Amino acid sequence: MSNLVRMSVSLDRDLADRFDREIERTGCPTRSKAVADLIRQSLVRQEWADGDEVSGAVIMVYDHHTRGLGGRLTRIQHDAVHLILATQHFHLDHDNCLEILAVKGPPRDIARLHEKLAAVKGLKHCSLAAATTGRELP
Ligand code: NI
Repeated sequence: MSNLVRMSVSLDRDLADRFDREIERTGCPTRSKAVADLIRQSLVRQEWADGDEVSGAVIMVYDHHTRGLGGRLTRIQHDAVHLILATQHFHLDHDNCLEILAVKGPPRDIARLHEKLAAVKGLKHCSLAAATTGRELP
């Protein structure tokens, strides 16, 4: 027996047209996949709002010459070893570094870690890619 459920939805014409244009623009193969992706995005947002555990990545760019910056970032990371799965450091050019932390843990703790890192003076960029552990997501 198929595990697929057929649903019929009614949408405002303008909204449906806009949705179809977005599907076309992104190259999404079907409306069904586009709708399923939106539902998953919503479920992941909900995991971040009230879930127990999420995953994600903190992405930072900085000039390694900036005095004291490396030490501050390292200290914050050492205080959060229970949240950090791995770190990867790329030397982008002579001056700039890209550092990516793969993280997993309670959403509030990960958001707090991101805030602490983002507050460090001298960072050129610090963003959080909010993902999921996938466990609760079909
Ligand atoms: Ni570097």
